[in-house]
Amino acid sequence: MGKVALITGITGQDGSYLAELLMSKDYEVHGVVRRSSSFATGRIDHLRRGNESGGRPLELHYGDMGDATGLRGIIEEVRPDEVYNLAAQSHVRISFDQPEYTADVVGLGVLRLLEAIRDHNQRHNRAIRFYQAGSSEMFGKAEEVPQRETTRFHPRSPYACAKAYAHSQTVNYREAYGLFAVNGILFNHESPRRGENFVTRKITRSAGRIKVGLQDKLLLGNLEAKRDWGFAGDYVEAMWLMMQQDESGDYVIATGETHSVREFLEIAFDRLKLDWNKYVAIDPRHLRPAEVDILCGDASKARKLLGWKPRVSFEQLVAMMVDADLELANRELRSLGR
Ligand code: NAP
Ligand code: G4F
Repeated sequence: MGKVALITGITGQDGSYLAELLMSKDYEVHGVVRRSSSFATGRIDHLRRGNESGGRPLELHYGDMGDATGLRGIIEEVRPDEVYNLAAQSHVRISFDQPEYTADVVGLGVLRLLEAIRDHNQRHNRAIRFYQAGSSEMFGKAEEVPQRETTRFHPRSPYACAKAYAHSQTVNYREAYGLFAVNGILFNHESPRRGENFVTRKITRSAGRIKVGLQDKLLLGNLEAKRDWGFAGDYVEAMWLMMQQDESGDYVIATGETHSVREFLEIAFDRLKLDWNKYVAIDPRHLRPAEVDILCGDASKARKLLGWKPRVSFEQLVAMMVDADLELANRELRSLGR
């Protein structure tokens, strides 16, 4: 019998890659989706028909990180072996506009899930394992470069503060109740499925649209910030590996390379033979009240204990995203009959 996994945030970038990975490993995969007036399942619709080897199709359950009763009900019904908590209001700048909501979903949401799992394990004598989607944003104004598991957190946004709370609760449930509870401290990871208001995708989507004549301007914020960008498909493998160890722990997942937003922009536009200077303008609305200047991770613990390392390089990642978005822009053009 394959294992049963429950993924919150399954409609997001990482949720879709993780569901694909687990289904390819013969897991029975369940996902939590929140009710919306329009469908948000575009990234996972292909999985609802089952996998190529005839495995069980993905099953979806309505739920919300703000609703403890609903989450408990889903845990009782699904009886998962592994829970991957990927749900979040995951946009850092927007967390400054919605600090309380972000703290509720990103911070308290984790507590709701941990309590539901602790209670279920106790009542049914089970040992559900828990993965928490931690973030390099927790390092914030970091005291050292590169950042590793032992680097002190200095969160710089409501989002990062909420993730730091979630991280501590995950450690607390491991130590207090012996729960197999893992914190993945993941640095930025991107893909053609990245949300369109994160900087990498915003750049590649705009570059594609500019190339085919559908757009003539790209408004951005701070071009000097540096991030350690990897490929989301590589990072979900690390999540799974963390959950297969004998003991639970915390792991940094990163490439160890850092690049500025300006560098990303240059390489992306160059690929389409465009001069970004002609199209980009700075819009203060995209600046943040507090910025994280540089993130660069040291994933040696994951390399040593999990045998994990990234496969896709920075240049390959930019190329993959630009090519996918050029294709998308061409489809958009055709749909307009041009
Ligand atoms: P994403 O694309 O923004 O996906 C977030 C997911 O959470 C979506 O499925 C979203 O549902 C769901 N969600 C939001 N609010 C919810 C709520 N109240 N109740 C239930 N579900 C809710 O994020 P991602 O890039 O895949 O990231 C996955 C996780 O890793 C997040 O926790 C993020 O904070 C964390 N993380 C991401 C990165 C990165 O670089 N991508 C790095 C470190 C950590 P809708 O589709 O309905 O909006
Ligand atoms: O793409 P971003 O919005 O990602 P950010 O803030 O680093 O957060 C992402 O990675 C975290 C892991 O470190 C995750 F936890 C989090 O959920 C999310 O996935 O911004 C990257 C950089 C920032 O310094 C930002 O100020 O790009 C800069 N930037 C410049 N112009 C912009 C823009 N960011 C956005 N979103 N939009 C702009 O126009």
